[in-house]
Amino acid sequence: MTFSSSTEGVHTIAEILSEPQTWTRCLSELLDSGQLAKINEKLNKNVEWVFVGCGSSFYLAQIAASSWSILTGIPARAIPASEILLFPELFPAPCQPVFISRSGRTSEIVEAAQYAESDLGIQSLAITCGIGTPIEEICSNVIRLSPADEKSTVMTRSFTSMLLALQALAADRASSKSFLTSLRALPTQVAPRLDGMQATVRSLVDKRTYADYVFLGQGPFFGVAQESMLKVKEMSCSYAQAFHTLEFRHGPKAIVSPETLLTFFLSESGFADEISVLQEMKELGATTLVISNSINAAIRASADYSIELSLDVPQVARAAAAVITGQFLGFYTGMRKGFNPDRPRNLSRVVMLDGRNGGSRRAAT
Ligand code: F1P
Repeated sequence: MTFSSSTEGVHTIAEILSEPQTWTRCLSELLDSGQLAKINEKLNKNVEWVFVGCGSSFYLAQIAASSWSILTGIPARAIPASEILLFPELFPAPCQPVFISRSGRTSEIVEAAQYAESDLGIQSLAITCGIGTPIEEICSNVIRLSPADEKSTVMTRSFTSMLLALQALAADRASSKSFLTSLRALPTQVAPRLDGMQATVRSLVDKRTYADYVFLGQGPFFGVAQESMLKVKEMSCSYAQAFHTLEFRHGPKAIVSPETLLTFFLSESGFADEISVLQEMKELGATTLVISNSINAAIRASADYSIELSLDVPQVARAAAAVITGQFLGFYTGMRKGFNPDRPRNLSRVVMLDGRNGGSRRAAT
C-alpha cells in the first residue's frame, strides 16, 4: 500500500492505537473517584433516559441507549440534538437527558441542553472531553474525560472512551459489579488484538476499494455500524450506508454486487439470524467482512475477511472494540485514496452555527 506522504494521518492513527491505554486512564479515574454513584443518586431513576448527540456523538448515543436498556431494564432512546430544537414534541418531559459532546461546544447540543435545563427545568448530565466548555456550564451534572480528547477532526478514542464511561454509569445504576470488572479488564484484552485487526483491514484495503461500504449490526451494534459508516465517509469520502442486519433484506440488498463491501458486526443475541443474512448476501455476490467475538465454520464459509475479537466480556462491552475496526477501515481506505485523515474534506472539529437563535421553543400546532 502506498501512502501519499508519511506525515499524513499521524494524529488519527496514533489516537486510534492509543484507545486501550486511554480507556484505562478514563475508567480508573471514573471508577476510583466514586463519581458514578454520586451522579446516579442525583439523576432521575424511573423515567425514560434520552441520550443526545450530533454526528458521531449521536451514533455514540445510539449505542449508549441500547446499552442502558440492556443493562438497567430502564427504557432509553437516542435522538439527534437537532430534533429537539426543531420538534420539541419529540423530547417530552419527564425524561432523563444525557448530552454527549466531545467538544462541549456544538451549537445544537448546547441549545438542546439549555432548553432541557432552563425551559423544562430538567437536571441533565453532560459527558465531554472538553474543559471550560458551554455544555459544562449549562448541565447540572458533568463527566469530563479530558485524556480522551483528540487533535484530529474525526472522533476515535473520544468516542469509545465516552461510550465506556456511559456503560460504566449504567452498570453502576444496575449494581452490576461483574460488568464493571469486565470494563476494567477490556483494555488489557483489546490491546494485543489491535495488530491483528489492523493487519486484516490493511490486507483488505490493499487489494482494492469498493463502490459502496455497507455496515450491518443489531442492538448496540447498530450504532457501531452507523459510526463505522461515518468513519469511512469522513476519512475516505466513500459512499457508505448502515442498516440493522435483518433490515438489509427488506429492500436495501438490491444494491449487493462484488462492488459492495458488506461489514457484519455479529452480536451474540442475533448470531444465528445474522449469519443467515451473511450467507444470503455472499450468495448474491457481495464481498464480506465479519467482526465477531467467535468465528465458526459457517462464518468462515461466507466471510472473505474476518476479525475474531475473542474477548472475555459481555457482548455490550464489546461494542467499543468493534468500533475500532470501522475506524481502521475508514483510516486506511482514506490513505489509499490519497486523503489525509487528519484533515478530512469539508469537515471542522466542531460545528458552530452562526446566529443560531437560542430562546425557548414552543411546539408547533
Ligand atoms: C462531534 C462532531 C463529529 C463530527 C465532526 C464534527 O461533535 O459533530 O461527530 O465527526 O468531528 O464534530 P461534538 O461531539 O464535539 O459535539
